[in-house]
Amino acid sequence: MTVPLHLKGYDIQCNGQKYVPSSENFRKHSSSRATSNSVWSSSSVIYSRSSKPSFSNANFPTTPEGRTYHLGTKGGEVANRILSVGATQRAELLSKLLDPPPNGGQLFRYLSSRGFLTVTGEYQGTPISIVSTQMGMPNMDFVVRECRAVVEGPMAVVRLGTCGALQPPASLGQLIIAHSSINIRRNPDAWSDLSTASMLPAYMFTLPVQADPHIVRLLAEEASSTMGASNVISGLNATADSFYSSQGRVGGNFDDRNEGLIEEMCEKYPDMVSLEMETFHLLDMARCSGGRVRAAGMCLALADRKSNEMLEYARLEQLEVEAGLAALRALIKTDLD
Ligand code: R1P
Repeated sequence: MTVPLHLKGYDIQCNGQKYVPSSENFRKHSSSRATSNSVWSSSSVIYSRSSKPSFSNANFPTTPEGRTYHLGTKGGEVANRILSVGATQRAELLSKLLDPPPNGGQLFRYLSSRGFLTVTGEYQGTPISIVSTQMGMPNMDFVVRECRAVVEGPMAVVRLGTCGALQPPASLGQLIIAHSSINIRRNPDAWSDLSTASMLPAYMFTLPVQADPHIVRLLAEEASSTMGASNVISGLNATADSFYSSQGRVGGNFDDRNEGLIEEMCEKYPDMVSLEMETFHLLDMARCSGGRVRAAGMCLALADRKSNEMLEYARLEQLEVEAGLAALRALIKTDLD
């Protein structure tokens, strides 16, 4: 399926305009399919932190009005179905797939001082937030914990990212859905001066954590319909703590000891297909949420780690839209009751 791109060149407006969203109305509708356009009525929402806010509670800092420390959102501004994407530009692009707000209004937008952008609206009548998560596990941690703190009821989070295709059957341009993920970390102790350090492995691999099988199935169905089944695969993902060392990228500036890392991964995990930096933590957080967060992740293969090729950037935007549509459709079909 070809999805037309019709809303290019959108700029984030970050002008400090204050807006008070219809929070009560939103809360009422946020866990189920909305039946009317009332949620976003008259919502022209552009908000960013322009003054220095005060926070209380060092354990989980919030402003007096309940805004979280890093994402800056509060109750009523985040839907319980969340599409997490890395780049802010991707969040902007995919926000154009949301239903047009009624009465010529705009979607709710909050750009935090730390660069997290939250866009909330509806997709086919169901409230959805798109959150730009930036890069790496600590940022995914902020997103999951701070969204969880302001959302009522059960939550579903789908990550749509980019990744490296590790080995066949994964190849450039495919959408790779993670049925599970492991974490690969550089082990700093291996570089210690202690004599025993040379015995330690330079990289550590965790056990796998599973994605939500219901969401994985929905993602596979929806992505097959928007992108074609032959462009969608699923397999084991690896989330690394670096784009470079722990993903086996070699270079002369640092003593990374990672020359054989790609081969080691392929040998140890024949079904490992993708390498990126967030999915494991999302699934791990969901596992520890006591059933209050359901999660899955999928990534577009932007780099082929065997052939060393990169996807043409011009192709990426179309693929992001097709995969984004699949993610939104899967999210609204996810059973949260
Ligand atoms: C590295 O370039 C970034 O791209 C991938 C990695 O996981 C990392 O965040 O995902 P995103 O495209 O979602 O950012």
